Amino acid sequence: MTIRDWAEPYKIKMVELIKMTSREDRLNAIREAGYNTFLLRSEDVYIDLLTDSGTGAMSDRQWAGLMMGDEAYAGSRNFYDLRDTVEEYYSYKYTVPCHQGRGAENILSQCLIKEGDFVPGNMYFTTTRLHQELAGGTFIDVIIDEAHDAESEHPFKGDVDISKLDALVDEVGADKIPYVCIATCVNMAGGQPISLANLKLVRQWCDQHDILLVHDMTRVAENAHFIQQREEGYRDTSVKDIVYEICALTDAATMSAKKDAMVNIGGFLAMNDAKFYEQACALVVVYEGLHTYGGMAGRDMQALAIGITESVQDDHIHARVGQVQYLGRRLRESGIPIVNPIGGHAVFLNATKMLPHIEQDHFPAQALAAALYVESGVRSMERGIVSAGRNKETGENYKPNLELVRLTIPRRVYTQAHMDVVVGAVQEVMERRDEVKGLRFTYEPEVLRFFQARFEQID
Ligand code: PM9
Repeated sequence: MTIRDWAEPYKIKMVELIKMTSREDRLNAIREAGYNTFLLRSEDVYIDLLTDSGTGAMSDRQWAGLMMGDEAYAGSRNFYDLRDTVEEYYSYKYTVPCHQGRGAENILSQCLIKEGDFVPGNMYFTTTRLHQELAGGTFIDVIIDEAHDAESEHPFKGDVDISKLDALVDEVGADKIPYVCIATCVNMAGGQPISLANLKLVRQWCDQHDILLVHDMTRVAENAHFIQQREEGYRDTSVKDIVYEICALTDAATMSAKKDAMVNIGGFLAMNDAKFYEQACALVVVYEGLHTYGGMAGRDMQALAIGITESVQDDHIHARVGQVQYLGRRLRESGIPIVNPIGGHAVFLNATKMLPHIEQDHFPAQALAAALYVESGVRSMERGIVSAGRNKETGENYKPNLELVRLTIPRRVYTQAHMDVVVGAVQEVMERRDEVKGLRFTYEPEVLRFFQARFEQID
């Protein structure tokens, strides 16, 4: 792919100034933050690749949409626009707005999971698994083995291993499985897509066992792009049509609209079943807000409806994923070990390989993220043993095969020159990697510990 191949289909109308800091400033900042990049102040960050969540740049049309906010408590016209857009682009008949993805996960889990249930999924996601557990369920990983191997070049590492689903039914029975949860562009696997061929098999399996199929559609457009590029028979199908086809294979969805749909806040739960909708409406009023705004202002629902239409444009998604691929390829060419294939929203550094002198119990990915910040002001996120947390029954640390640092690219925000700076920064850390030290907890929160944990260096 040449550089012009993925050139941005937009021009910049407004900019936000960012601050350069000295190495000494950054050393102080990371110590104060307990070596946790979540605890840094954003004004101390130069290039912020912590997350692609809520950090995208809205278009002029989305900003115009904000001015069309109908802030009526009930029946806002923006809700109807959002509901109709969700049905037109994503196929789901009913929409329950929520403040963000985890709000939708809470309502979904409370509606469908009973104590002692099992929820299979194509790799865990932090907030998703926690809501399943809080509702009394246990998450079961049914993703193909290749997804746990950073080196595997499998083009669809998000695929489900149907034999793992069969084994679960044999063990616990179909009546203990309320639904199968399928994420598109699986975040924790490195932003890896599921193929339509595999999704169709999962659909058949669910029909055979009379089990619902729920879709974490947070990055569905990026997944659709990979299907268009890699799956036989889809080369001439638009991303918009592929997105629709994916969604139409599933019964319900949770959406963190802060990613694909490029709003700073928002999400929804969507479904086709009227009874499930009624149940979700009864709960949304308890946890989020009235069923016609959930956790969102009218103006935000309007910006979201517009963001959905922009997110599935071929030009947009080609440039978005193209920028991520550019960064990944440049890192790979300079000998940095990353997760292959390069994902849709982020490049994942393989901390196990970059810092072989730090054992997993001393949090190599956490240490690497801190070192990268000190070196360059680039903020990234740990996606390894800290994020994985502890088993709720045994209290033992989960020890994921993937010990990664995520360089997550916000949508429509940074330039190619910024990507080049990031490559240089990672190279510098690589050159001085022997100086990076392992960490231990000084504070470990009970749940979702990666957000607020604090560490100290082990000398
Ligand atoms: N993902 C991310 O940075 C933001 C917070 S967790 C570090 O990747 C999926 C696949 C997500 C996701 C959030 C959520 C939750 C659900 N599913 O953050 O609550 O990637 O809107 O969505 C984050 P909310």
